[in-house]
Amino acid sequence: MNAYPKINAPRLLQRIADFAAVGATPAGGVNRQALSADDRAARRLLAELAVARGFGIYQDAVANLFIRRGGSDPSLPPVLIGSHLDSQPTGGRFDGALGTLSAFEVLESLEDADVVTERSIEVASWTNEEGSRFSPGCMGSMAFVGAGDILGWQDMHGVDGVRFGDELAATLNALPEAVTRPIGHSVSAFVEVHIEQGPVLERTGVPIGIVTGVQGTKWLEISFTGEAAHAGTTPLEFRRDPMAAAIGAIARLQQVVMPADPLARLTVGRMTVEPSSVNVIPSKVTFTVDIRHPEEGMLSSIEAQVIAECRVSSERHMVDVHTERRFDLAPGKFDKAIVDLIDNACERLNVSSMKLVSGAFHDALFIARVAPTAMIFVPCRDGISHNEAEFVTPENIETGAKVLLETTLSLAGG
Ligand code: HGY
Ligand code: MN
Ligand code: MN
Ligand code: MN
Repeated sequence: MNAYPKINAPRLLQRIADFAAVGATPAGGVNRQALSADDRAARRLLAELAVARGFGIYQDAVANLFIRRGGSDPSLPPVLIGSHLDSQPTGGRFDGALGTLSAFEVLESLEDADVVTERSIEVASWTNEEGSRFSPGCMGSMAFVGAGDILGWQDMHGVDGVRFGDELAATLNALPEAVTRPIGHSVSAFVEVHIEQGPVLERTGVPIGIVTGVQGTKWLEISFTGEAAHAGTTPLEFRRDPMAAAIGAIARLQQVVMPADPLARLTVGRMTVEPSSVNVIPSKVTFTVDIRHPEEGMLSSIEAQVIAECRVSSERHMVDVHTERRFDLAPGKFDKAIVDLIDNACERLNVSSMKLVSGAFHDALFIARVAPTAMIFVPCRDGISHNEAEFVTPENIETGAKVLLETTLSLAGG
């Protein structure tokens, strides 16, 4: 090893700005939804940067993208670092991209210093972490650990009506230079850098969060079906109004179910109304419920309460109700050995840190099923994320990448 590798902060900041221009929104965020043309453009940009540095490029059947820097013993399973490049429709420029680009910066800083690691190191960019266009979230990492259904997903249509299989094929074909590899190759460990997406680190004034686990998530899609009728001529007692049923049920979730448990998080984020005309009582109302809780038992019991509330409201309003579960991710813990490695890296770097559990789900929670895994959080301003105003200071960006580099070196040996 020549000089000790060093994160090139200006280069990393520039990369983040360059990727923020891909799918940029007027309000300063990004709209780079999974398997969209903008997602493909970001993947292409990363691939071009990789080619320029002589790194290997691989993708698997669900378009997980891997950038590989070879180690002295290529037979050893690589150390995996990275995150995702897809975003929410009005996402921030750091959610996912920060972890992916910090990981790429680790490869570049090792290359700059001619460091030879024993294990190869790969940067992963997981497909469809967000799940906002195609449900569920974390499709790439889920499939990587054998919990996905790539065939079953092909004929699914996104919220924009586009078929998943067509977008997946277009994405795979958009990177002809990527070597196709079987899904789920063996890796020795996975470390993901991500913004906290909450206020704890900033409020505590600590620059690094060492993530010990992730709370659980369930997504339900609930439809009430009634009878379309004239808004002016239909008296209350004749109405079979699914909007009234939805409002009643959602009010109970917000006023009774969620307040009953301070750790419960219920969010109704998307609603569609048919036929959606100002003077027609709707025929059908569909909405999503995102349920989070750190305890699996509570997560299931809250799901049951949501379903029960919807059934009661459907009976009250004489409409039908249909519930579908679209995502089911149990709470999980990360590997203590990796948590300790990150802790030791922070100590060597003289960076203060604190342990915390993630309120957001992450690809790391799936990868933890097949390899020792943990995460590094950096603070984001006011804890805001899934919002175009998402912001991370250059200092915190640099610190997160430094801790990732130090942790990766201890995992890769050499
Ligand atoms: O929704 C989540 O928790 C993740 O940020 N996509
Ligand atoms: Mn994310
Ligand atoms: Mn996100
Ligand atoms: Mn994530």
